[in-house]
Amino acid sequence: MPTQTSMSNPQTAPDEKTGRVVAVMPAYNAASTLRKTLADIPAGTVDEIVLVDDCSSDNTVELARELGLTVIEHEHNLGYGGNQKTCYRYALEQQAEFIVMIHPDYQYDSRVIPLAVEILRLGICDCVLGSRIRTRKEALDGGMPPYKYFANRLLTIVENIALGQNLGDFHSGFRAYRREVLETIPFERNSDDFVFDSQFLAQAVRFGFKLGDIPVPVRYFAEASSINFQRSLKYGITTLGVLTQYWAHKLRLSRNPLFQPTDRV
Ligand SMILES: Nc1nc2c(ncn2[C@@H]2O[C@H](COP(=O)(O)OP(=O)(O)O)[C@@H](O)[C@H]2O)c(=O)[nH]1
Ligand SMILES: [Mg+2]
Repeated sequence: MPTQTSMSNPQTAPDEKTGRVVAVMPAYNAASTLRKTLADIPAGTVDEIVLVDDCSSDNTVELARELGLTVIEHEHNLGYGGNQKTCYRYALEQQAEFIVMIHPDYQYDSRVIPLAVEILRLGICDCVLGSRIRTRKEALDGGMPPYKYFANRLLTIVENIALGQNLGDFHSGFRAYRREVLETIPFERNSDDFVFDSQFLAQAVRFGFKLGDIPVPVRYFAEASSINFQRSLKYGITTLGVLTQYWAHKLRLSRNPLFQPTDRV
């Protein structure tokens, strides 16, 4: 007679996954890559996909509607951070329990969405980032411009030290969060520009959330990357500014609304 144990049988059917998953796509001229990005999302792993269009000049909006996505259009170009604010506001309104942000530029492998969500479900992390940088060779062979690679490495190392983390890529366009992260972080106070991303992660650390990452081999091609050297430089400098603000707040040298709870300024 088999011995009875309290362990569950790994061969039984998995429980129904609980918690609404909403994927958000901050889009800007994504018509040529949207279809491919969507095609790779495993069937049945997200409950809703919303695309927020930041006044694209191509037919991103028409295509997104045709593909059955929820579409929100900005009347004016608000910028990448402004776009994410709309994405997250909507996801919270829709009672999303897990929110996945993925660029619709086919740069990130959307097949990993359910894996990232599972890490959140298990409570291992509160934020999961897709790391494009597993090895230098892989990143460069994948087409990442060398200056972006080295700038990313340098900034990521500085951010890891400043924020006490060990992430592979602080500048990823693939991120998954538990609802509580978006409810807690005062992201509405963040910049509407690219530095939104750096502010968000510094806030996540400040508010005590657990950050982790999973490998997402990089795919670089013309449509997957539009940010030029000048904008990258501005992003790098403003990111260093965020780290300074984080420490100034932590050491109580200044009180920064970015790191204050939403009900306090
Ligand atoms: N909302 C918004 N997004 C933008 C703008 N310019 C670029 N983006 C988006 O910013 C994201 C990151 O830019 P990308 O060129 O892919 O950067 P890289 O892949 O890291 O080199 C992409 O999803 C772009 O669509 C803009 O003016 N507004
Ligand atoms: Mg890109």
